[in-house]
Amino acid sequence: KSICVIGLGYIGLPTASLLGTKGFDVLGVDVSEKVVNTINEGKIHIVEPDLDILVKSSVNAGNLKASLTPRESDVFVLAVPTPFRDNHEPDLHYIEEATKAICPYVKPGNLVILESTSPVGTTDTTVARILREHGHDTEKDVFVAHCPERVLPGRILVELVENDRIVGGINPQSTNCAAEFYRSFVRGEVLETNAVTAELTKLTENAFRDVNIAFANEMSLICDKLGVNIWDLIRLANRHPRVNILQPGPGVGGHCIAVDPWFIIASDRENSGLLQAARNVNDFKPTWVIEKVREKAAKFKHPTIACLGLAFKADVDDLRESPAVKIVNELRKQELGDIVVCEPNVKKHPEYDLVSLDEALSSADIVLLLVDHREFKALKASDLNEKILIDTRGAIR
Ligand code: SAJ
Repeated sequence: KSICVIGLGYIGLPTASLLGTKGFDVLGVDVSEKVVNTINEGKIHIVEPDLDILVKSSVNAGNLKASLTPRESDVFVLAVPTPFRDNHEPDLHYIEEATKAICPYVKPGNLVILESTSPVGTTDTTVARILREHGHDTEKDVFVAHCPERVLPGRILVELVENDRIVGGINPQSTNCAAEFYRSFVRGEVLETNAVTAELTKLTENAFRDVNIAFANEMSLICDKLGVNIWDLIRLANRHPRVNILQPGPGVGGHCIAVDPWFIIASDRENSGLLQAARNVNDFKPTWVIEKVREKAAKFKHPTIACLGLAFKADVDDLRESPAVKIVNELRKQELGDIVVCEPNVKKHPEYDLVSLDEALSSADIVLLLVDHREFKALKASDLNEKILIDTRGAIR
């Protein structure tokens, strides 16, 4: 079978290279010439364990090539970004451009799959619509389905094969065709539904997580006021056999959990009060942390504030949409003290000169832990004596 994967990012490239090693004939398509050339040299442009090995072996075996333009294929997989505009309206132009790009190559009997996280209805009203506008019969002989990914960055290659997958077609024949395709390389269960249900399932998974994190964050504010240790509270409450409270943090980062609920809210603003409230709680947390720092800084004439971590979550090098970056930027702007920053997973940063953990701690009056990287969890309370610690992750016991 020949496959054409449009979009070679965090999802497209692992999917394309995995299919390449499974013996499919894969063409990966991207708009960036740099990405295309990097992959054709058997190298990669994103950080993900073992992905470089998979790309090298599928390129060397001749099963994976990269190009700026699509070609005729049995299966087309769209894995392009679905960003959000500031007014919280989804931006579907990448999906529209990708669909238009494949139209000249789609033939009767082909399968088109949208993997990008999308607002409810996108598979039919955007992808299938554009195919129909270009003369393809999506009721009779071109199959269109949505199959969202749920892989965890850092574990993508394992989860791409092991996770259960939800497959939803715009009609039953599309669902069947897509399910058969995924069953040829997924070891998890392939669960069949329709396209809108598959789209909303993905959004629901992440919205569920956002609401639960908001619950933890709200409890952390209440505990601070009541003088209760939030980390003990959650540890004790979770001993209940059916309670599983997630962890508070300095806010919610990344381009998934903080974004996907807005897709649901955009489709039903009237009924999504809880989802909006959760977004507001999580997006307020950085402000609350800065207030905490201001309170402690007031005790000093000109304190040195050591900020530990910039990434959006533990043990990754991804700073996109990171609450830690928001907080550090604001602390610098408010000139609450001398800011030193330690981020072990990033070599250089355009705005901050990063220092080692020892350097950060030695000069600090206030230590602000923003990310629970494994290096910081190794710290003991005795490493921080006489310093004021604000631990937004409960990383240091
Ligand atoms: N966070 C907390 N407290 C927690 C868990 C997370 O504050 O208890 C914060 C993290 O620090 C981070 C943000 O939330 O800033 C998101 O963290 P995450 O662990 O959810 O990581 P993501 O966004 O990389 O992955 C999520 C996963 N979705 C779910 O767990 C339901 C992943 O499976 C999805 O594939 C991914 O979103 C995605 O691409 O949608």
